[in-house]
Amino acid sequence: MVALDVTDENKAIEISREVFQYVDAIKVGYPLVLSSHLSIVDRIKEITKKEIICDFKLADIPSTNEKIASLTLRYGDGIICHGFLGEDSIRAVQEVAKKYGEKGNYKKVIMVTEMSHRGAIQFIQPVADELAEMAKRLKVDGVVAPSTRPERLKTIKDIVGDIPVLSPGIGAQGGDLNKVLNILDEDDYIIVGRDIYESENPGRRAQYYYHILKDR
Ligand code: 3DU
Repeated sequence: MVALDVTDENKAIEISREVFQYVDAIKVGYPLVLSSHLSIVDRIKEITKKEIICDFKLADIPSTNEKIASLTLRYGDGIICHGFLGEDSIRAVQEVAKKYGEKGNYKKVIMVTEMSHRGAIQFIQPVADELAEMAKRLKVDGVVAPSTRPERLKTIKDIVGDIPVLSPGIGAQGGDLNKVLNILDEDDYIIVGRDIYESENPGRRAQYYYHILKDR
């Protein structure tokens, strides 16, 4: 999954065209959407025909989460939420996704457990296992867990079982793909941003990851 955190709409489209054949999904977040519009998701989808996940890390009370999710899922195939707000905040997003599902549009609700940066050790790591247990209980469609700490990735993966894991931290954040390859299954994703979109040739860089994952 490529993280398209560029702040120029044209650049985002250009990179999408270069990398789409090597990725399973595209993640957009605030950098791109705030510098353009949420409808950029439609444009990228039209070009790539790939799953687009909106990484808005929802972290609010249920009624606000619900509003944000309703607007976001008009465009994206999935949305990423924080888990530490508690069960009701996640359920509110799942309710929105369910309504879209009833109309035939499956939408994924993905929950952050532990983040990949150093600061995550301070507050979120101590409760991350509990967050993973909650994610499993709520049957979310995916959880985010760090490639920068393979042992934590493994623990969280063991807790969530068959829920797919999305793992950021490879490349620019120092995570080593070789150290997580034997932890991740076929349904899991690695998330790579800067190492692809800041490279001289994003297409070739995405292809590099594609081959490693495909040939393992
Ligand atoms: O470090 P990169 O440039 O490869 O980008 C990683 C992406 O994943 C980026 O969009 C960031 O916001 C997101 N992310 C994390 O890096 C860590 C998390 O725990 C969750 C999401």
